[in-house]
Amino acid sequence: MTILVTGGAGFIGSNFVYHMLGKYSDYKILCVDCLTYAGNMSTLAEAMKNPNFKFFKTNICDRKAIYEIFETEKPDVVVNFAAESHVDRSIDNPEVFLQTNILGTQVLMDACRKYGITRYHQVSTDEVYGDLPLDRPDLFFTEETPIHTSSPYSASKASADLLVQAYNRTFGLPVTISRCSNNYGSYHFPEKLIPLMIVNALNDKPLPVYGEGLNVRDWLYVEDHCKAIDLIIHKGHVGEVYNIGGHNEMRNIDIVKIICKALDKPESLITYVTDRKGHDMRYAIDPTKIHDELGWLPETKFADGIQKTIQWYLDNKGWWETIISGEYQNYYEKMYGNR
Ligand code: NAD
Ligand code: TDX
Repeated sequence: MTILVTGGAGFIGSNFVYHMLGKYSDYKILCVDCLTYAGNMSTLAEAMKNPNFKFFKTNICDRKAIYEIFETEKPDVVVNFAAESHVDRSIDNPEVFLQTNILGTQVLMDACRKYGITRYHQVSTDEVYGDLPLDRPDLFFTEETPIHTSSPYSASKASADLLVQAYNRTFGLPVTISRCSNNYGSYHFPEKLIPLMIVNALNDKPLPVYGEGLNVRDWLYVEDHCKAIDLIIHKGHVGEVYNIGGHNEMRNIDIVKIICKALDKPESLITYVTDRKGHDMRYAIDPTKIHDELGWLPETKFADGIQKTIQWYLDNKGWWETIISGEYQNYYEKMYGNR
Protein backbone atom coordinates (compact mmCIF):
# COMPACT_ATOMS: atom_id res chain seq x y z
CA MET A 1 0.00 0.00 0.00
CA THR A 2 1.31 3.44 -0.94
CA ILE A 3 -0.22 6.40 0.88
CA LEU A 4 0.35 9.94 -0.32
CA VAL A 5 0.12 12.41 2.57
CA THR A 6 -0.05 16.10 1.68
CA GLY A 7 0.91 18.74 4.25
CA GLY A 8 3.06 16.17 6.08
CA ALA A 9 5.61 18.76 7.20
CA GLY A 10 2.95 20.55 9.24
CA PHE A 11 1.45 19.80 12.64
CA ILE A 12 -1.15 17.06 12.14
CA GLY A 13 0.28 15.74 8.86
CA SER A 14 3.67 15.02 10.46
CA ASN A 15 2.05 13.29 13.41
CA PHE A 16 0.11 11.18 10.90
CA VAL A 17 3.31 10.33 8.97
CA TYR A 18 4.93 9.08 12.19
CA HIS A 19 1.81 7.19 13.21
CA MET A 20 1.65 5.38 9.85
CA LEU A 21 5.39 4.64 9.59
CA GLY A 22 5.32 3.27 13.14
CA LYS A 23 2.25 1.10 12.65
CA TYR A 24 2.60 -0.25 9.09
CA SER A 25 6.15 -1.38 8.33
CA ASP A 26 5.07 -2.62 4.87
CA TYR A 27 3.47 0.66 3.72
CA LYS A 28 5.19 3.27 1.60
CA ILE A 29 4.44 6.80 2.83
CA LEU A 30 4.91 9.66 0.36
CA CYS A 31 4.77 13.24 1.60
CA VAL A 32 3.96 16.22 -0.62
CA ASP A 33 4.49 19.59 1.03
CA CYS A 34 5.62 22.93 -0.43
CA LEU A 35 7.03 24.07 2.96
CA THR A 36 5.12 27.27 3.61
CA TYR A 37 5.93 29.15 6.84
CA ALA A 38 4.03 26.31 8.61
CA GLY A 39 6.01 23.42 7.09
CA ASN A 40 9.29 22.39 8.63
CA MET A 41 11.81 19.81 7.42
CA SER A 42 13.29 19.43 10.90
CA THR A 43 9.91 18.00 11.90
CA LEU A 44 10.43 15.21 9.35
CA ALA A 45 14.11 14.57 10.17
CA GLU A 46 13.41 11.13 11.69
CA ALA A 47 11.04 10.12 8.89
CA MET A 48 13.67 11.00 6.28
CA LYS A 49 15.87 8.22 7.70
CA ASN A 50 13.13 5.63 7.04
CA PRO A 51 13.44 3.83 3.66
CA ASN A 52 9.62 3.57 3.46
CA PHE A 53 9.32 7.39 3.41
CA LYS A 54 9.78 9.77 0.50
CA PHE A 55 9.43 13.55 0.48
CA PHE A 56 8.43 15.84 -2.43
CA LYS A 57 8.75 19.59 -2.05
CA THR A 58 5.74 20.37 -4.22
CA ASN A 59 2.75 22.70 -4.15
CA ILE A 60 -0.58 20.87 -4.38
CA CYS A 61 -1.78 23.59 -6.77
CA ASP A 62 1.01 22.69 -9.24
CA ARG A 63 -0.96 20.36 -11.53
CA LYS A 64 1.99 19.27 -13.66
CA ALA A 65 4.19 18.38 -10.71
CA ILE A 66 1.35 16.59 -8.91
CA TYR A 67 0.51 14.54 -12.02
CA GLU A 68 4.18 13.56 -12.35
CA ILE A 69 4.22 12.28 -8.78
CA PHE A 70 1.05 10.24 -9.36
CA GLU A 71 2.45 8.89 -12.64
CA THR A 72 5.73 7.68 -11.12
CA GLU A 73 4.66 6.76 -7.57
CA LYS A 74 1.13 5.40 -8.20
CA PRO A 75 -0.36 6.07 -4.74
CA ASP A 76 -3.30 3.89 -3.66
CA VAL A 77 -4.63 6.32 -1.06
CA VAL A 78 -4.37 10.11 -0.75
CA VAL A 79 -4.83 11.90 2.59
CA ASN A 80 -5.03 15.65 2.11
CA PHE A 81 -3.82 17.65 5.12
CA ALA A 82 -2.19 20.44 3.07
CA ALA A 83 -3.90 23.72 3.84
CA GLU A 84 -3.54 27.23 5.06
CA SER A 85 -4.82 26.56 8.55
CA HIS A 86 -4.76 29.71 10.68
CA VAL A 87 -8.02 31.67 11.06
CA ASP A 88 -6.27 34.96 11.96
CA ARG A 89 -4.13 34.83 8.81
CA SER A 90 -7.25 34.19 6.71
CA ILE A 91 -8.80 37.36 8.12
CA ASP A 92 -5.65 39.29 7.21
CA ASN A 93 -5.30 37.84 3.67
CA PRO A 94 -7.87 35.32 2.37
CA GLU A 95 -6.48 34.74 -1.14
CA VAL A 96 -3.95 31.97 -0.52
CA PHE A 97 -6.60 30.14 1.56
CA LEU A 98 -8.84 29.92 -1.48
CA GLN A 99 -5.97 28.83 -3.72
CA THR A 100 -4.54 26.08 -1.55
CA ASN A 101 -7.61 24.90 0.29
CA ILE A 102 -10.02 24.84 -2.66
CA LEU A 103 -8.03 24.76 -5.90
CA GLY A 104 -5.30 22.55 -4.43
CA THR A 105 -7.98 20.05 -3.42
CA GLN A 106 -9.32 20.12 -6.97
CA VAL A 107 -5.87 19.40 -8.47
CA LEU A 108 -5.36 16.44 -6.13
CA MET A 109 -8.77 14.97 -6.96
CA ASP A 110 -8.20 15.46 -10.70
CA ALA A 111 -4.95 13.52 -10.33
CA CYS A 112 -6.86 10.81 -8.45
CA ARG A 113 -9.39 10.57 -11.27
CA LYS A 114 -6.71 10.50 -13.97
CA TYR A 115 -4.40 7.92 -12.39
CA GLY A 116 -6.88 6.01 -10.20
CA ILE A 117 -6.83 5.52 -6.43
CA THR A 118 -8.78 3.41 -3.96
CA ARG A 119 -9.48 6.31 -1.57
CA TYR A 120 -9.18 10.10 -1.45
CA HIS A 121 -9.50 11.36 2.13
CA GLN A 122 -10.13 15.04 2.84
CA VAL A 123 -9.03 16.30 6.27
CA SER A 124 -11.63 18.91 7.09
CA THR A 125 -12.62 20.73 10.26
CA ASP A 126 -15.51 21.30 12.65
CA GLU A 127 -15.29 25.00 11.74
CA VAL A 128 -17.38 24.29 8.61
CA TYR A 129 -20.42 24.07 10.91
CA GLY A 130 -19.99 27.61 12.25
CA ASP A 131 -20.42 27.98 15.99
CA LEU A 132 -22.81 27.09 18.81
CA PRO A 133 -24.15 29.41 21.52
CA LEU A 134 -22.67 29.23 25.03
CA ASP A 135 -26.11 29.00 26.65
CA ARG A 136 -27.10 25.78 24.81
CA PRO A 137 -24.71 23.12 26.15
CA ASP A 138 -27.14 20.50 24.86
CA LEU A 139 -26.25 21.31 21.23
CA PHE A 140 -23.46 19.52 19.31
CA PHE A 141 -22.29 19.38 15.69
CA THR A 142 -23.42 16.18 13.96
CA GLU A 143 -22.63 15.23 10.36
CA GLU A 144 -26.12 16.54 9.51
CA THR A 145 -25.52 20.04 10.93
CA PRO A 146 -25.77 22.58 8.08
CA ILE A 147 -22.57 24.16 6.76
CA HIS A 148 -22.48 27.73 8.07
CA THR A 149 -19.04 29.31 7.99
CA SER A 150 -17.62 32.36 9.78
CA SER A 151 -14.07 33.04 8.54
CA PRO A 152 -12.40 32.96 5.12
CA TYR A 153 -10.52 29.91 6.45
CA SER A 154 -13.66 27.97 7.35
CA ALA A 155 -15.38 29.08 4.13
CA SER A 156 -12.44 27.72 2.10
CA LYS A 157 -12.51 24.40 3.98
CA ALA A 158 -16.30 24.12 3.50
CA SER A 159 -15.92 24.89 -0.21
CA ALA A 160 -13.39 22.08 -0.51
CA ASP A 161 -15.75 19.68 1.29
CA LEU A 162 -18.54 20.49 -1.18
CA LEU A 163 -16.16 19.92 -4.08
CA VAL A 164 -15.08 16.57 -2.64
CA GLN A 165 -18.72 15.49 -2.33
CA ALA A 166 -19.38 16.68 -5.89
CA TYR A 167 -16.45 14.61 -7.24
CA ASN A 168 -17.91 11.60 -5.48
CA ARG A 169 -21.41 12.10 -6.87
CA THR A 170 -20.45 13.22 -10.39
CA PHE A 171 -17.31 11.19 -11.11
CA GLY A 172 -17.70 8.36 -8.60
CA LEU A 173 -14.40 9.24 -6.90
CA PRO A 174 -14.11 7.09 -3.74
CA VAL A 175 -13.87 9.82 -1.10
CA THR A 176 -14.24 10.22 2.65
CA ILE A 177 -14.20 13.42 4.71
CA SER A 178 -13.35 13.88 8.39
CA ARG A 179 -14.25 16.98 10.42
CA CYS A 180 -12.22 17.20 13.57
CA SER A 181 -12.23 19.61 16.50
CA ASN A 182 -9.16 21.55 17.75
CA ASN A 183 -6.00 19.45 17.99
CA TYR A 184 -3.05 19.90 20.32
CA GLY A 185 0.27 18.07 20.73
CA SER A 186 3.84 17.99 19.39
CA TYR A 187 4.99 20.02 16.33
CA HIS A 188 2.08 22.49 16.68
CA PHE A 189 3.09 25.81 15.11
CA PRO A 190 3.30 28.54 17.78
CA GLU A 191 0.74 30.80 16.13
CA LYS A 192 -2.10 28.65 17.57
CA LEU A 193 -3.46 29.08 21.08
CA ILE A 194 -1.81 26.26 23.05
CA PRO A 195 1.75 26.36 21.62
CA LEU A 196 1.72 30.18 21.53
CA MET A 197 0.85 30.33 25.22
CA ILE A 198 3.46 27.69 26.15
CA VAL A 199 6.21 29.45 24.19
CA ASN A 200 5.30 32.94 25.48
CA ALA A 201 5.04 31.70 29.06
CA LEU A 202 8.46 30.05 28.81
CA ASN A 203 9.84 33.40 27.59
CA ASP A 204 7.95 35.35 30.32
CA LYS A 205 6.07 37.26 27.59
CA PRO A 206 2.45 38.47 27.82
CA LEU A 207 -0.22 35.83 27.09
CA PRO A 208 -2.66 37.50 24.66
CA VAL A 209 -6.21 36.25 25.30
CA TYR A 210 -8.79 37.43 22.75
CA GLY A 211 -11.88 39.17 24.15
CA GLU A 212 -12.78 37.79 27.57
CA GLY A 213 -11.34 34.32 26.92
CA LEU A 214 -14.79 32.70 27.24
CA ASN A 215 -14.82 31.04 23.80
CA VAL A 216 -15.02 27.26 23.99
CA ARG A 217 -13.08 24.75 21.90
CA ASP A 218 -13.33 20.93 21.97
CA TRP A 219 -9.68 19.82 22.35
CA LEU A 220 -8.37 16.50 21.02
CA TYR A 221 -4.85 15.10 21.36
CA VAL A 222 -3.35 14.94 17.87
CA GLU A 223 -2.53 11.21 18.02
CA ASP A 224 -6.21 10.43 18.59
CA HIS A 225 -7.03 12.38 15.41
CA CYS A 226 -4.38 10.40 13.48
CA LYS A 227 -5.81 7.09 14.72
CA ALA A 228 -9.28 8.17 13.60
CA ILE A 229 -8.06 8.98 10.08
CA ASP A 230 -6.19 5.66 9.95
CA LEU A 231 -9.50 3.90 10.75
CA ILE A 232 -11.48 5.92 8.22
CA ILE A 233 -9.13 5.23 5.30
CA HIS A 234 -9.15 1.51 6.06
CA LYS A 235 -12.72 0.91 7.23
CA GLY A 236 -14.74 4.08 6.57
CA HIS A 237 -17.53 4.01 4.00
CA VAL A 238 -17.05 5.77 0.69
CA GLY A 239 -18.99 9.02 0.35
CA GLU A 240 -19.33 9.48 4.12
CA VAL A 241 -18.42 12.33 6.45
CA TYR A 242 -17.09 11.48 9.95
CA ASN A 243 -16.96 13.97 12.82
CA ILE A 244 -14.02 13.50 15.20
CA GLY A 245 -13.97 14.96 18.71
CA GLY A 246 -13.43 13.90 22.27
CA HIS A 247 -16.15 15.67 24.29
CA ASN A 248 -13.50 17.85 25.86
CA GLU A 249 -14.86 21.40 25.81
CA MET A 250 -12.80 24.04 27.51
CA ARG A 251 -12.78 27.84 27.71
CA ASN A 252 -9.66 29.55 26.33
CA ILE A 253 -8.96 31.33 29.61
CA ASP A 254 -9.00 28.03 31.53
CA ILE A 255 -6.48 26.52 29.09
CA VAL A 256 -4.15 29.49 29.55
CA LYS A 257 -4.41 29.23 33.34
CA ILE A 258 -3.58 25.50 33.18
CA ILE A 259 -0.46 26.30 31.15
CA CYS A 260 0.60 29.03 33.64
CA LYS A 261 0.20 26.59 36.52
CA ALA A 262 2.05 23.75 34.80
CA LEU A 263 5.00 26.03 34.00
CA ASP A 264 4.89 27.79 37.39
CA LYS A 265 4.34 31.18 35.72
CA PRO A 266 2.16 33.96 37.20
CA GLU A 267 -1.35 34.56 35.81
CA SER A 268 -0.39 38.25 35.72
CA LEU A 269 1.19 37.43 32.32
CA ILE A 270 -2.37 37.07 30.94
CA THR A 271 -3.28 40.11 28.82
CA TYR A 272 -6.76 40.58 27.38
CA VAL A 273 -6.51 41.89 23.81
CA THR A 274 -8.95 42.96 21.07
CA ASP A 275 -11.18 40.09 20.01
CA ARG A 276 -10.84 38.19 16.70
CA LYS A 277 -13.28 39.46 14.03
CA GLY A 278 -16.26 37.10 13.64
CA HIS A 279 -14.90 35.00 16.53
CA ASP A 280 -16.72 31.66 16.82
CA MET A 281 -18.09 31.19 20.34
CA ARG A 282 -18.25 27.44 20.87
CA TYR A 283 -17.32 24.28 18.95
CA ALA A 284 -18.57 20.90 20.19
CA ILE A 285 -18.51 17.64 18.24
CA ASP A 286 -20.89 14.72 18.51
CA PRO A 287 -18.61 11.76 17.63
CA THR A 288 -21.36 9.09 17.83
CA LYS A 289 -21.09 8.06 14.17
CA ILE A 290 -17.35 7.27 14.13
CA HIS A 291 -17.73 5.49 17.46
CA ASP A 292 -20.69 3.37 16.40
CA GLU A 293 -19.49 2.60 12.85
CA LEU A 294 -15.74 2.31 13.32
CA GLY A 295 -15.27 1.84 17.06
CA TRP A 296 -13.16 4.97 17.50
CA LEU A 297 -12.79 6.53 20.94
CA PRO A 298 -10.26 9.13 22.10
CA GLU A 299 -7.55 7.54 24.23
CA THR A 300 -5.70 10.51 25.75
CA LYS A 301 -7.33 12.53 28.54
CA PHE A 302 -6.71 16.28 28.38
CA ALA A 303 -4.87 16.31 31.72
CA ASP A 304 -2.33 13.80 30.34
CA GLY A 305 -2.18 15.20 26.81
CA ILE A 306 -1.45 18.76 27.93
CA GLN A 307 1.33 17.53 30.26
CA LYS A 308 2.89 15.53 27.42
CA THR A 309 2.58 18.53 25.11
CA ILE A 310 4.15 20.96 27.57
CA GLN A 311 6.98 18.48 28.18
CA TRP A 312 7.52 18.19 24.41
CA TYR A 313 7.96 21.98 24.13
CA LEU A 314 10.39 21.89 27.08
CA ASP A 315 12.37 19.06 25.45
CA ASN A 316 12.36 20.55 21.95
CA LYS A 317 13.28 24.18 22.50
CA GLY A 318 15.51 24.17 19.39
CA TRP A 319 12.48 23.34 17.20
CA TRP A 320 10.39 26.33 18.27
CA GLU A 321 13.23 28.76 18.99
CA THR A 322 14.31 28.48 15.34
CA ILE A 323 10.72 29.24 14.27
CA ILE A 324 10.15 32.24 16.51
CA SER A 325 13.53 33.82 15.71
CA GLY A 326 12.69 34.14 11.99
CA GLU A 327 9.83 35.65 9.94
CA TYR A 328 7.54 34.80 12.86
CA GLN A 329 8.70 37.99 14.59
CA ASN A 330 7.15 40.12 11.82
CA TYR A 331 3.97 38.06 12.03
CA TYR A 332 3.82 38.49 15.79
CA GLU A 333 4.37 42.24 15.62
CA LYS A 334 1.68 42.61 12.95
CA MET A 335 -0.91 40.51 14.82
CA TYR A 336 -0.21 41.50 18.40
CA GLY A 337 1.96 44.63 18.32
CA ASN A 338 -0.89 47.10 18.46
CA ARG A 339 -3.78 44.92 19.59
P1 NAD B 1 -0.38 23.35 9.54
O1 NAD B 1 -0.58 24.77 9.13
O2 NAD B 1 0.43 23.04 10.76
O3 NAD B 1 0.31 22.56 8.34
C1 NAD B 1 -0.07 22.72 7.00
C2 NAD B 1 0.98 22.07 6.11
O4 NAD B 1 0.53 22.17 4.75
C3 NAD B 1 2.34 22.76 6.18
O5 NAD B 1 3.38 21.79 6.24
C4 NAD B 1 2.42 23.54 4.86
O6 NAD B 1 3.75 23.70 4.38
C5 NAD B 1 1.60 22.65 3.95
N1 NAD B 1 1.02 23.41 2.82
C6 NAD B 1 0.32 24.56 2.88
N2 NAD B 1 -0.03 24.96 1.63
C7 NAD B 1 0.44 24.00 0.79
C8 NAD B 1 0.37 23.84 -0.62
N3 NAD B 1 -0.24 24.73 -1.41
N4 NAD B 1 0.97 22.75 -1.16
C9 NAD B 1 1.61 21.84 -0.39
N5 NAD B 1 1.70 21.95 0.95
C10 NAD B 1 1.12 23.01 1.53
O7 NAD B 1 -1.83 22.73 9.63
P2 NAD B 1 -2.42 21.63 10.63
O8 NAD B 1 -2.87 22.28 11.86
O9 NAD B 1 -1.51 20.48 10.68
O10 NAD B 1 -3.74 21.20 9.82
C11 NAD B 1 -3.70 20.15 8.86
C12 NAD B 1 -5.08 19.96 8.29
O11 NAD B 1 -6.00 19.63 9.33
C13 NAD B 1 -5.65 21.21 7.61
O12 NAD B 1 -6.33 20.80 6.46
C14 NAD B 1 -6.61 21.78 8.63
O13 NAD B 1 -7.65 22.48 8.00
C15 NAD B 1 -7.11 20.53 9.31
N6 NAD B 1 -7.53 20.67 10.72
C16 NAD B 1 -6.70 21.23 11.65
C17 NAD B 1 -7.09 21.29 12.99
C18 NAD B 1 -6.20 21.87 14.05
O14 NAD B 1 -6.62 21.97 15.21
N7 NAD B 1 -4.96 22.25 13.75
C19 NAD B 1 -8.33 20.79 13.36
C20 NAD B 1 -9.16 20.22 12.38
C21 NAD B 1 -8.73 20.17 11.08
O1 TDX C 1 -3.26 34.44 20.68
C1 TDX C 1 -4.38 33.84 20.70
N1 TDX C 1 -5.28 34.20 21.67
C2 TDX C 1 -6.52 33.63 21.74
O2 TDX C 1 -7.31 33.99 22.64
C3 TDX C 1 -4.74 32.85 19.74
C4 TDX C 1 -3.78 32.44 18.67
C5 TDX C 1 -6.00 32.29 19.84
N2 TDX C 1 -6.88 32.68 20.80
C6 TDX C 1 -8.22 32.06 20.84
C7 TDX C 1 -8.99 32.06 19.56
C8 TDX C 1 -9.81 30.78 19.64
O3 TDX C 1 -11.01 31.02 20.37
O4 TDX C 1 -8.00 30.67 21.15
C9 TDX C 1 -8.93 29.84 20.44
C10 TDX C 1 -8.16 28.86 19.59
O5 TDX C 1 -7.54 29.61 18.55
P1 TDX C 1 -6.62 28.91 17.43
O6 TDX C 1 -5.55 28.13 18.11
O7 TDX C 1 -6.23 29.96 16.45
O8 TDX C 1 -7.62 27.84 16.80
P2 TDX C 1 -9.07 27.98 16.11
O9 TDX C 1 -9.31 29.32 15.59
O10 TDX C 1 -10.06 27.40 17.08
O11 TDX C 1 -8.88 26.97 14.86
C11 TDX C 1 -8.19 25.70 15.04
O12 TDX C 1 -9.10 24.64 15.13
C12 TDX C 1 -9.79 24.27 13.97
C13 TDX C 1 -7.20 25.44 13.90
O13 TDX C 1 -6.30 26.51 13.80
C14 TDX C 1 -7.91 25.19 12.61
O14 TDX C 1 -6.97 24.86 11.59
C15 TDX C 1 -8.86 24.05 12.80
O15 TDX C 1 -9.62 23.85 11.64
